[in-house]
Amino acid sequence: MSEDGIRCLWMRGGTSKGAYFLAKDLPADPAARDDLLLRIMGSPDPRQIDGIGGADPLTSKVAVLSPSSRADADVDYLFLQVFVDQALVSGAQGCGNILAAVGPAAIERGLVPVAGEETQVRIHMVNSGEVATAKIATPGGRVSYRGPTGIAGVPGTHAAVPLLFFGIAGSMCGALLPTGNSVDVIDGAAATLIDNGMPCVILSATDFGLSGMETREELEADAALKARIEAIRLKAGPMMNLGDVKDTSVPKMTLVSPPRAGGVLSTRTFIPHRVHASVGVFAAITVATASRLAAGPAAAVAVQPEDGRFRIEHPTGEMEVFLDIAEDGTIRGAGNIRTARKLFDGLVFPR
Ligand code: NQM
Repeated sequence: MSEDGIRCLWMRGGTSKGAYFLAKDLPADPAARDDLLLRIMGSPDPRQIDGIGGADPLTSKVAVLSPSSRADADVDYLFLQVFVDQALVSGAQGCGNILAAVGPAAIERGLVPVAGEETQVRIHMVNSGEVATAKIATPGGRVSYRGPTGIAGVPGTHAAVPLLFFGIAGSMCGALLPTGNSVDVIDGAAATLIDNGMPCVILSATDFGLSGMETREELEADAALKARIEAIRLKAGPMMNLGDVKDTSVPKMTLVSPPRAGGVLSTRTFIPHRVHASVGVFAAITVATASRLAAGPAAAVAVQPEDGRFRIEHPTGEMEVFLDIAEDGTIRGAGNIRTARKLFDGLVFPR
């Protein structure tokens, strides 16, 4: 039980929610830091009743911010997934939703100065070693969270946070297609093992007897399905250069089916044990990238857009990601618009 509170910003980034800390306010030793974060979030406990986590992987997330260690970035951002019902904290993935509130948090904490009506923040994503650029509305010298932009999965409208990425292929796997193949077969299912910002295994919903329109709750209630998908994930991990993934939150397992609402395709993503209420930013970029391959479950069902704007359908709507595609078909960069909001600024008291 700690009597002294730890400075903490509680923010919504995109369709996720998390605790944003300055690295200097946390133990430098990763094991001590992770132990503290578990106690702050209230893990392990399916209800996280004795902590601030929201009993859902999407609301049990942490961003650790520090002055940038690199000349080409303004702030360092380490993402940590705090498992809800296991005593695990993993940095084996980044998070594009939590990323959306990193710029605002860095400005709020004085790590990045305001630079006019709009402040560009270059964010070194420590998990992958890549740099993202975010544009933050800063009228009158402070962050504004108010604005006209709505995103699926979040009620109301807020200030847009445009995000741009370059060179994110192989972020955690070392290569866009870590096995060198567009399609591998695991446990009889055709799978694309791919990482354009997020390690993902793309599978066809029909191979699991599904339409791809099932709700989050329906999929989570299907124990046999979850066991089959987890067995494939554990085999895919080493094939993707991720090693033993038993205790990590990657790869994500994405079931694809044809689009139903005019998008490129429809998704249901296991992240990896619960089902995402929408879809992750990097996961959407990765599945959009998979849709452009010559073969594979995504390519088989995708309807390609003509303008580089890929609308990825998910359980609560769609996420639009922009792909910058070179003439030879290489994907140079990607973009997405998120929103973010400061929810609470104060001291958190770990158990
Ligand atoms: O893919 C959840 C989220 C994410 C990841 C998850 C994400 C991304 O918050 O960029 O943001 O996949 O665990 O949506």
